[in-house]
Amino acid sequence: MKNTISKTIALRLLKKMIRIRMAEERIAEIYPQGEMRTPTHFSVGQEAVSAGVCDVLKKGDAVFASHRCHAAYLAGGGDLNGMVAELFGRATGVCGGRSGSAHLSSPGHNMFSAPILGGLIPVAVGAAFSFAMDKSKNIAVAFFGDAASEEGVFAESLNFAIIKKLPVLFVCENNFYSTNIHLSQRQPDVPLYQRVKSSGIESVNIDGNDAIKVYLRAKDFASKIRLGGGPKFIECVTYRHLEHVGPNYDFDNPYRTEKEVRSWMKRCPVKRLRKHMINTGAVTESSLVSFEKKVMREIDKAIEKARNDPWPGAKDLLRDVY
Ligand SMILES: Cc1ncc(C[n+]2csc(CCOP(=O)(O)OP(=O)(O)O)c2C)c(N)n1
Ligand SMILES: [Mg+2]
Repeated sequence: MKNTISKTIALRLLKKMIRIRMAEERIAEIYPQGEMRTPTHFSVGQEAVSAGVCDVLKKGDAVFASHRCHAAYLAGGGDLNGMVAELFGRATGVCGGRSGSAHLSSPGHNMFSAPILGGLIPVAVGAAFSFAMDKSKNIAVAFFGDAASEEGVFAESLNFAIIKKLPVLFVCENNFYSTNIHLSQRQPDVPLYQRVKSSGIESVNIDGNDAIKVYLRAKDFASKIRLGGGPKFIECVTYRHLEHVGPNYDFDNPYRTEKEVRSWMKRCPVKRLRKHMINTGAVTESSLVSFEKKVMREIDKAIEKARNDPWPGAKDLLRDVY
């Protein structure tokens, strides 16, 4: 496996993360105004996982994410206007204003999310099964949290994918918490990737706040999967900065300490790659500042547009209901 990437790819990863971070921070800032009525799980702090993995995907690949899905949606090519309008519940939202944040999906990009823990893991395996039956080179990616790995369906899906040697990449975003319950209270003291490894597939644990490491590992695994190598598993160790659901910090909630949160904020994936790129002379601070200004204009435009977009009509109420 390679252990370096070109400046071009590193810059692309950084720009993707900056865009995700800025979009979420702006949404979090205006969320208290009450215009977005959807419960919202922010990915702030976890961007490197989606940015790194989605960058290795090709046309036709499929992405399945969980309730914390904004990063995967944007990294997977989802349209920002469609996302913002969806959060505002407008007819122009990528799901017609019906999904809100936790079901954010862009079928045009083969990108789907849903908040039932582990619910889309078997769907990702099903998509991989169809790719295998069609003898295509596409792969499916299942993003899920550490708690979702506790759902029975994860074991069944993993087993089926292994037995059938399906083209699926399992990506666990281990942020240590299931809402407010720490991993140590919920799982045995054997890291998940080791338990998965005991099933005989390649399974690794990596620093999920290092976008370059995530990219390199995902690239290696995706290539092997495309060549018929069967499923692979990546456990990305990361951390969410904000509360479980909603736009605030939760320093006053005793399930974790402010000191712990701040220590992870120091390991912020975006700042880290930004600093590395500037220090190595790969990019200048001023060019990033102008990129950030451009992104802010794009985000503010999307918000303004969503505010003025139409609501879904009553006539559409039963559309797509089965
Ligand atoms: C089957 C199921 N049980 C419980 C819940 C309620 N719930 C929503 S998010 C969450 C915690 C999820 O933790 P994890 O999978 O680690 O993802 P994270 O929120 O940390 O990103 C729980 C218990 C749910 N959505 N689905
Ligand atoms: Mg978690």
